[in-house]
Amino acid sequence: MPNTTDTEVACTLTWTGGDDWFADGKPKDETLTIPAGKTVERTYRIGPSRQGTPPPVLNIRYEITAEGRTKHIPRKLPLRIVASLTARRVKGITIDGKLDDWSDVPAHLTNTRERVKYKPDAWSGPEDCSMTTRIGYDDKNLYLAVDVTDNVVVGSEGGSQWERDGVMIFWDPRPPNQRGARFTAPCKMVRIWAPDVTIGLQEGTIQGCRMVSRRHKGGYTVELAIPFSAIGKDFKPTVGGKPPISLEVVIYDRDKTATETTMSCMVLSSGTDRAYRTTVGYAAVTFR
Ligand SMILES: [Ca+2]
Ligand SMILES: [Ca+2]
Repeated sequence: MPNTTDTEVACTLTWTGGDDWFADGKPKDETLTIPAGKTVERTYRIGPSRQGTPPPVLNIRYEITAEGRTKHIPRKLPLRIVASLTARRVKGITIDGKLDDWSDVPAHLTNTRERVKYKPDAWSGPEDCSMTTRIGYDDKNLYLAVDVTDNVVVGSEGGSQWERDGVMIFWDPRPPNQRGARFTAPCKMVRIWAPDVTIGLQEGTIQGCRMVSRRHKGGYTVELAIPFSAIGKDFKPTVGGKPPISLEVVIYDRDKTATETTMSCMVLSSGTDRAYRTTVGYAAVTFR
């Protein structure tokens, strides 16, 4: 915390919520004095937590006295968290919208209101919209299987594409030290709209990508294979290395065909539904 003013600043630090995130228990409340022009640092040890645990918030209350007047300035800094997924080496995946060939790959479940980042009031529970995500790879492709639970699937009867249920998958292949916050080349995305029965990938999207989406009772599945060459120039998974790819899955959920019904968005990882603008908060994928 740098004090860029020419007067001493006092501040009180209070963490609220999310006790489970701290390896050594939640930090005690603390009041600091930061001399003019100086910086004070604090380090907090935070570990992985259970899925769906809301992140803790650091509340900072600054107190500045100048010209005989004291001002209090409150700030809230929520801890930014991302989902952590493991991509497993797979054999014999058939892109057919059936997920019986994924039984060896653990599913990452997303099913809480905290993950609904657009119109959470329109979300009525896991049967309304939730998903599992699985990621695999072999020597040539990255594979994804998304199983969407949705008790009212709106397909082509909903009208134009944006009036249907659907999934968008975004990825950022840049090494962490070259990553900016903006979604821009070489980042890419594919969109898959809820099928009537079974549909393939729409034209004009990612070259070489194969995809099948299939309805089932209570929802639909999306299964796709993305060639490494389409993920990014020179992309190659590094087993056990730093996450060489980060990605986001966004579910767009409508429950009626009429255009006035509310659409809500559930996200795998980010604190925002705007994965098309920012890559901050994408899930970290580690290859195993
Ligand atoms: Ca399959
Ligand atoms: Ca729906």
